[in-house]
Amino acid sequence: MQPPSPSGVRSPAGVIMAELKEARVPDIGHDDVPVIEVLVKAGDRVEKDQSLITLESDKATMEVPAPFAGIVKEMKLKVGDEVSEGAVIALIEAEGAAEPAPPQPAAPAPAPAPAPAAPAPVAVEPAAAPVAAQRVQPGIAPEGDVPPQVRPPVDARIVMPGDAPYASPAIRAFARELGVDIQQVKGSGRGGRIQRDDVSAYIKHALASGARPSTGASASVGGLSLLPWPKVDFAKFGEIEEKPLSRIQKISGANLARNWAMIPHVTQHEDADVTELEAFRKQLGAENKDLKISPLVFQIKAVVAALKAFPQFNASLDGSGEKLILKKYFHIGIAVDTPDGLVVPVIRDCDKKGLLDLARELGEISKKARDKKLGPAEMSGGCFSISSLGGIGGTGFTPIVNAPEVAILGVSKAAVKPVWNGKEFAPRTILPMSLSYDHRVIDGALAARFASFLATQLGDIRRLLL
Ligand code: CAO
Repeated sequence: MQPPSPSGVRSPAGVIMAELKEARVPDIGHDDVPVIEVLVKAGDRVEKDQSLITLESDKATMEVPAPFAGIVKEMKLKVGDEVSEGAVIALIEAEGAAEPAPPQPAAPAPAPAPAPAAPAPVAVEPAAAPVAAQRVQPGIAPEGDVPPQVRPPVDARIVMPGDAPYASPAIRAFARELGVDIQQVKGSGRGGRIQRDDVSAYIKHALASGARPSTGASASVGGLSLLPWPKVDFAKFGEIEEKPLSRIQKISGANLARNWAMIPHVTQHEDADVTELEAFRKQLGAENKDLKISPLVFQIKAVVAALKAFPQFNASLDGSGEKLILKKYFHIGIAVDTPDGLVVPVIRDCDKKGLLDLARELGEISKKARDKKLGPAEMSGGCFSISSLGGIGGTGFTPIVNAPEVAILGVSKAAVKPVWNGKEFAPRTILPMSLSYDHRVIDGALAARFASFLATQLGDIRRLLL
């Protein structure tokens, strides 16, 4: 804390020698309030009412404005100082005509002296009343607890001139924490003041509008600023070889990155007992030797039944993020691994197709995908995707939702496991499934019901064939 500054200095004739004035802390209703931000520095030109420092008591955050315009000659405070009324904030060389000096306390005039290198402070002026900002702290009524003298009716734009949006340091810290550029946020408070809700609303809107990620040095996804990608000279550490990404990898990579960053994913895991289904599939395969009957066709049928039972899964968020578009058709995307990368062709109207039709079509689109013959129309219009790694292995994974769909089923490798049937352990073929969903649209309980419904369908072949 600083002692009050001495009175102004006058010439023997009582004429102001220089325009250097002190800006001081006005009555802030508290003592020893910490300085949490110093907003200007020596050499800066400040406008009248431009914020000089920010103080933060346990009740409020306050910006203390300059009492006059001028050039800051010296900042007397730094972050961490604790101040009370009267503490000198800065020495400012006031602009324009000399303002009349404020009443001076009676003090003997100093003896004439050689001109100092820097003009001596001659006037003392308390800063205008500080502007209280909403302090983000649960359980504290931000304005009600703030002493009246720190809540002047000031238009935020006056306090923070220019285009800079006004937000308290707590709100700016909140925005920074979430990677939000505060310049992009529109304030809804008095005088355009940005509030916590404005930052939250901005994020919600950015997420819902599906802004595309930039691939520049500093990527920006839906307004969230990310660190630049690390640049490493790998050759410094050993032998390397460069291999360009395929076109498909570039396209699918950008989509996956956006979906992963913008969709709040949760993955629900569930096992299905497919013992009977597998027996039936083998029988069907034996009867249709020209056709490969993949476990996937049963999974497609089970998914269609689940989408009918849980329409929220057969949906997309619209661009505004404020409504859900429910689809009455059942087009299922199938992730296909190709030498050039992942593609997701779509089998249309799966509700109207039998197992053999689906088996035939799955064979055709997988071949087309691997032969690079899929057209864009064959990869659009999907309602829900299935990504099967069951032919390869694994016991579970977390697939990425294929936006604008709201869920995806990951299928891992079925294995024979001992299952207690009430009397003994019996060998059963268990299929592990991983259902990832967009938590903005689907609640955990609904996802658990969907996954359990799928398991029931796959576990009871009669239901599946209904
Ligand atoms: N559990 C156990 N075995 C399974 C299985 C499962 N869940 N799913 C398939 N299999 C079996 C098949 O029956 C087949 O057995 P046979 O050789 O005895 O006929 C074998 O595994 C190989 O199947 P497959 O995966 O080649 O064929 P499919 O028709 O089941 O799947 C397709 C087709 C296109 C989905 C698959 O070829 C493919 O590309 N899968 C990878 C998808 C992918 O990459 N997903 C990840 C996306 S995220 O990066």
